[in-house]
Amino acid sequence: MSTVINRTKRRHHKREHKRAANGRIALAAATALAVVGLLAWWLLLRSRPVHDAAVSSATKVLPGTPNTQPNFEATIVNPTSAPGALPEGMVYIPGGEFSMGSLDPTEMFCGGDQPMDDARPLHRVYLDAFFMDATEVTNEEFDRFVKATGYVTVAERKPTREEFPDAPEENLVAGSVVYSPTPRPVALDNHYQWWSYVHGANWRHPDGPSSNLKSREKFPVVHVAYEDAAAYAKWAGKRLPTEAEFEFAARGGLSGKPYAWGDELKPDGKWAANIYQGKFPVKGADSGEDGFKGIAPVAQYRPNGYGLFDVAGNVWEWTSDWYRADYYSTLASQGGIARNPQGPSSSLDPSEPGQPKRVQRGGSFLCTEQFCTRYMVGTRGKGEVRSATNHLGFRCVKDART
Ligand SMILES: [Ca+2]
Repeated sequence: MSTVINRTKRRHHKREHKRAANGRIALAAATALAVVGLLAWWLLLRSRPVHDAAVSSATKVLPGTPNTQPNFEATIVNPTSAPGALPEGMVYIPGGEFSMGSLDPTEMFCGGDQPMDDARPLHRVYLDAFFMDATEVTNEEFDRFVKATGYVTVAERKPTREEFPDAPEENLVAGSVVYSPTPRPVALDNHYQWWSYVHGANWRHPDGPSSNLKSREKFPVVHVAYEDAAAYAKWAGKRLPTEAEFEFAARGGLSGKPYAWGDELKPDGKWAANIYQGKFPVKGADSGEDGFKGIAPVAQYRPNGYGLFDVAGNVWEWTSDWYRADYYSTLASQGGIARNPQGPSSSLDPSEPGQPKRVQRGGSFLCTEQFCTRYMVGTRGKGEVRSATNHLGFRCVKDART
């Protein structure tokens, strides 16, 4: 019976997508006008790489990858417990062996319309135990780091002529990329329509220079480039997680589930993460049905099986792996079990080969069924290492020597 229901749901879901597609075609003319108006803006953005984890896989990086590989095998969790007291704010991840990656979400109910080819083949991975921050690093935690060290983030520094030799001088202004909802529905094929490089936007001013951190102490810090996150981690005596560590931890001991909490997007009819409901990316359309319009404080939803909060949704999180679309193919072709994989030795995103990118995980408050379902636990994001946005943060890990 449940199979029949799921098929019916799936057919209904696909009809919804078809209607959405028709709507997008009808909006093409309006979009063309908008694109003309946005040209100057685009020229600005072109001078600085844009974080694209939530959008870039509109490009299918490995077209044709078949979904005919082995299915998930059981997760085998190491039978160890934490060696001594837990570091403050961290949980113990025992490590073990698991199947890493994602099946084609387009075949799943609520899986969206992107096949996530870079998250296949599934392959077996073994990890040693480690500790992981229970939540994303918050503004008050990052503030302690900055006060102790005087650290200045990438977004707070004036871009240099060496970095952007072709950019007009007036564009070399410190800032970061901020989500800017559109006045009306747009085709979801050009993310420059809803991202804006805002002068003066940085972790202290997440929505632009007139915004601040008042009442946001427990919100995840955002507008952090990779080197900012790595600097914090070093100061804290920690490090950033590898991609495999993030996925193992996010799975919470479950085997091959599409979500960090299990099989359903909304278990018992309740939202389990801060994502986006409504017509993306239209101004005022985020209904906040999950409890939050936009970003949320950390730890507002139930933790996963390891006690980790927000491993899906809220903000994207940096991992230490370079991004390569073919990395899983490389590991799988080596056979056996990949032990503590550290990622490839360099980055290659076929859709933007000139930009060095690291893997990001978890999706954000802007991920939606319509567009980017990367809150699904085995899927992958990526971002240029010196770019930041107001939906990108991080958390840290630490080795657990037994
Ligand atoms: Ca939300």
